[in-house]
Parts: sequence; C-alpha cells; structure tokens
Amino acid sequence: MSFFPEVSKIQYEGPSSKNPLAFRHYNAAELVEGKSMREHFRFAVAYWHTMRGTGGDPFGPGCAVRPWEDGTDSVEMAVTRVKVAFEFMEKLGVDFYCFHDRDVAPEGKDLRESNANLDRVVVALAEEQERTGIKLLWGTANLFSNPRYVHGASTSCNADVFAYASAQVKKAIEVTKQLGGENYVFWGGREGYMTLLNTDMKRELDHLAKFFHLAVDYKKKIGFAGQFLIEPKPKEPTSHQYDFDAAACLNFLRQYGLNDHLKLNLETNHATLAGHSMLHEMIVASSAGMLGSVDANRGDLMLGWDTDQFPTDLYLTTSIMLVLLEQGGLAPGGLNFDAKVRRESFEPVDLFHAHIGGMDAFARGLKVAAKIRAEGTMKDIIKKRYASWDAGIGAKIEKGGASFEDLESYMLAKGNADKNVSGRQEMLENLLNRYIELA
Ligand code: XUL
Ligand code: CO
Repeated sequence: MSFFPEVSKIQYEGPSSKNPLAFRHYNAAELVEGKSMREHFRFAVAYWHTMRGTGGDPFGPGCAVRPWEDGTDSVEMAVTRVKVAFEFMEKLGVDFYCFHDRDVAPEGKDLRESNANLDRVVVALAEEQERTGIKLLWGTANLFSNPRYVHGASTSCNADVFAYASAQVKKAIEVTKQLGGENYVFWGGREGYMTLLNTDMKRELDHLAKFFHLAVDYKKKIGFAGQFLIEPKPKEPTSHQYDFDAAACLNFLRQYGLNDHLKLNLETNHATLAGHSMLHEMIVASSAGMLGSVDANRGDLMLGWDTDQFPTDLYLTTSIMLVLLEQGGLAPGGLNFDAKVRRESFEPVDLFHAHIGGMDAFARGLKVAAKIRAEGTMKDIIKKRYASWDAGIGAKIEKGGASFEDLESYMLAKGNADKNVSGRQEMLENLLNRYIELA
C-alpha cells in the first residue's frame, strides 16, 4: 500500500528540468571537492514537522490533509505513521531522520506507559530502518509540551519535574542508542524565564548544568557513542532562553566544564531571532571547534517569531556550505530540515516540494561555495587585508614579542600608522553574485 501514490521516486534531472517533482541540483552521487553530495549534506527529515505538523496556528486549527491519519493518537496510528514517514523519505532520497520521543509515540498516563508506547513504536522504526537503510541522525526528548514542563524541565522550580525530565531523557538516550542514532540533541524548550521577578537565575543555570552532567554520565555508562548537541535559541517560548546563541552556549559549556562533551546544533531561524546571521553563528561555533550539526531552515525577516520555513535562499546556503567545507564536513552531524510547510500548503505533495526546494538550494549553495574556494579570490582578498600581520610589527605582536613600551617606541619612531585601505564590501558582494551566476 502506498501513502503517496501520486509521487514516484524523486530523480535528479539537471538544471534545465521543468519538472517540479525532480531535483535540478541535488545529485546524490555527484562529487564536489572529492566527496559525494550525499556525504556532504547528510540530509534529515524532521519527524515533528513533516509527520506531525497539522498547520494549526493561534487563529485556527490544523487544516493539513493527511489521508493516512485516523484522527487518534494511538500507538497503532503511530506505527502506521512510521510506514508513511519511511515511504516519504525513500521517495525523497534522504538518508536520515530526527525525532522527539513524543513525536513518534503518544504520551501515556504515566512515565511507565509512555516508555512502553515508545518501545512499541521503536520496533517499527527499527524495522523500517533495516528495510530502507535510512538512519537516525538524532533523537531528542520533548521536555516542553506537557503541562508539567510549564516552568521548564531541568530549570523548573519544581524538583520533581527535574526528576521526571531526567527519567524521560534517560529513556530517549537509550532509544536513540538502540536505533543507532549518531547524535542526541538537547533543545531547552522552556529552559529560560518569563520574568525575573520569580526567577533565581543562578540556581536554574546550576540545575541546567547538573542535568547535562547527569546525561553525560549516563551516556558513558551505557556506552552511547553518539555526539551530544545543544541547540541555541534566544527566545520563544520563554522571553529569554538560557541557550541564547552560540556564544552564550559556549560560555555556559565552558563555565560548567561541559565543553568536551557537547557541541552545538545551529538553526538559522534561531540565529536570526538572536539578531545574528546564520553565518555569524556558524563562524562562532566552527572557529571554536564546536559546530556539530545544523537545523536547516529560515525565518521571515518581516516576522519576529520562529516560522521554520524551508531554506531557499542561495546566499544562506552558500554561506553555510562555505563554513562546512572549510571545517572539513559535518559528520556525525548533518543538515536536518527543521522546517514546516505553510498552513496554506496543506496537501501531502507539498511536503515533497518543500524538501526538494531545500535540498536543491543546498546543492546549489555547495556548488557556489566550491567555486569560490576553487578560485580562491575571496580568501586571497581577506588574506591580503591582514597582510600587515604577516611580517614586521604585526608578526611580532602575534608572537607575543611586543610590550606596550615596545609599541610606543615603534610608533614614536614611525610617527603615524600606515594608511588604511578600503574594505571593498560592495566589490565583494558583486563577486559573490558572480559566483552565484556561474554555479
Ligand atoms: C524549536 C526547535 C526544536 C529542536 C528540537 O525551535 O528547533 O524543534 O530542534 O527540539
Ligand atoms: Co531545531
């Protein structure tokens, strides 16, 4: 039985194709810089959006047409949905998926029943992974939807909630390991505050760190070899989330001695909510050796919330791919489409259009980035911009061989600094446009 009878396996047809259900740039086996596109991207489908998104918003209920749904949240429905998900991923040709525990299996009346529900669905997931070869990029726990998490999970004022969250994460890590998950993600859904009038920030941060240390201990104990990742986001649902941005997360991890155990999972819409470009976040994380994975999406610059749209912007995908090529890839991380179709795009086929667009935008970004790197012009311009540091006084300062007194004597003798040269921003923007035209 097919859940998407109108769609067959999506093929690469090349840039001149006019078929909306074909790739024009993503060609899984094509080599770029000696590596196949499949290996570069490690694309993943986000189960929560693609399989559980209904299109509901604060002004109306979901209106997504999903013929396979029977209107229940039963375990049987969850098992059927696994088959839908894998047919979708097979036809799309992605190699990975990601889930929260509560996306794949319904929450029960208590922890015991929730764990049992999860176990039943994990059997179905394992079977489909085996049948298709599609793998789990990362698992995670939903520590934000149930009302018990109203004040947060590990940062809740209620110690019992911390205990519940720990038990839930313990199970989620076990299941991720069981399914061969290559990473495990922590996104602090409500780890933050709505008002400081009722918040002991220091105590909450200490608890957050305690929670991560417990997770790290358990990971070691059960021999889970996957990479732990923390996902920065500045706000929404709380007015201030503790994992604000890459820099705040790095500071937190270092302050609490966690930096050898977790890397970052960066998301474009979270970067822009923090007032940063994704490129900024990528460079902060990558230059610290802490960029682990990417949630690929985009926001809407007109709107101040997390719209989780599919990435289509070539400047964005080019900038992401430039950093990934520079750091030698993302594995064991990958590019997870943490993105949802718009409420108005309510037919099943829209899920294909959305992912095809995202994958093509990244393939094109990869080609542009590879071209930029092959020509080397942009890198040379940056290198030349810092030429004064390669010899003379610059080299001396970098090597630590110059004190304030030395620099004063140097400048007293010289009288004034050498003239500055133009930053050439517009010329560089034009150059970038040329590469986008060429690729
Ligand atoms: C929320 C978000 C999450 C995480 C996983 O904004 O990005 O879906 O990626 O919990
Ligand atoms: Co995300």
